[in-house]
Amino acid sequence: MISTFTPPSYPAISSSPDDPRLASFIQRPEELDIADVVILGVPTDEGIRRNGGRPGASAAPSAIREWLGTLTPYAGPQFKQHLDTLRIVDVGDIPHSDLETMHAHASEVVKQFIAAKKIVIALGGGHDITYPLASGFKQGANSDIGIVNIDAHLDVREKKNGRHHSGSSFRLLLEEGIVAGHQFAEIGIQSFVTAREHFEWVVRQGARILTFEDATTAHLPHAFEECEFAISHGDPEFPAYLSFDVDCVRASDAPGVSAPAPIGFLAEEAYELATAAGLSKNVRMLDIVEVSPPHDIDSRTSRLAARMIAAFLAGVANRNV
Ligand SMILES: [Mn+2]
Repeated sequence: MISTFTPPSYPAISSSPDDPRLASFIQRPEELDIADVVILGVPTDEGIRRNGGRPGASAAPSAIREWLGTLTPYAGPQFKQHLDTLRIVDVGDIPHSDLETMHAHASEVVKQFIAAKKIVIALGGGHDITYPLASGFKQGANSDIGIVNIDAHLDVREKKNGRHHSGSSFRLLLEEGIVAGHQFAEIGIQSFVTAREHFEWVVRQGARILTFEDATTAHLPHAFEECEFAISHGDPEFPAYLSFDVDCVRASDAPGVSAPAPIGFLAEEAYELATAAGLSKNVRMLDIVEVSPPHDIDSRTSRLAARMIAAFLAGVANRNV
């Protein structure tokens, strides 16, 4: 695999044998060939700027790694396997460039990782990255794919001035047939920040929408499993992509996002969803987008993203147990 990345930086933690931390387990790009899981940063907020949002998400990959590195690999007594049973490699970040170049680069490396049977975790960046990443995912999987988007917003806006932006990923993925409508689901969609036209457009594509109101009356991990089962038709080999826009979490729990919302999922629910996604044999890729460290309070949102990654990894480690 040939590519150049900006190296990842993890905190210098004194990791003693009786209290190890993830910073000492996450391996560097040289170990890529033996990796089960690959972490990749896509530090850009140009797509958010194009969509009229608050920039800041380009700082997210570094901020999330800072907290991820301090966590322990122990997933708790409810699990048999822990994070030290996975070979996790962080390749670093897509180097800074214009947005289209970064997108093309990210798409190509995701294609390679997925073709090589790695599980991929991408750290955004704005939600525009899901369009190139899911395109690369489909090419690497070389089959139909399913996508679940957990988000307060549908993100099916048209391009602006002919350019893709953070609100148009799923419009492009559906219009270009990268994902079929019946293999696409959106969970957590909020009223009053969604246009009726857009909602009805998604429904017309044959996609499933579980609104925030629907989701609050359901057990969320079950709701996720149902959506995921529906798009994969229960086929354990079917490759599914989970996109997680952290703005689906209420602002009191996740203030550091581009578009904060007064209502939304609880931090605990986001964490449970990440565990469920990790346990699903279909989910081969997770992106976590729209974390915006300049708007965060006491790193609440970066810390939540780090815990979600750990929860996802715990699920992955216990898939076949
Ligand atoms: Mn979004």
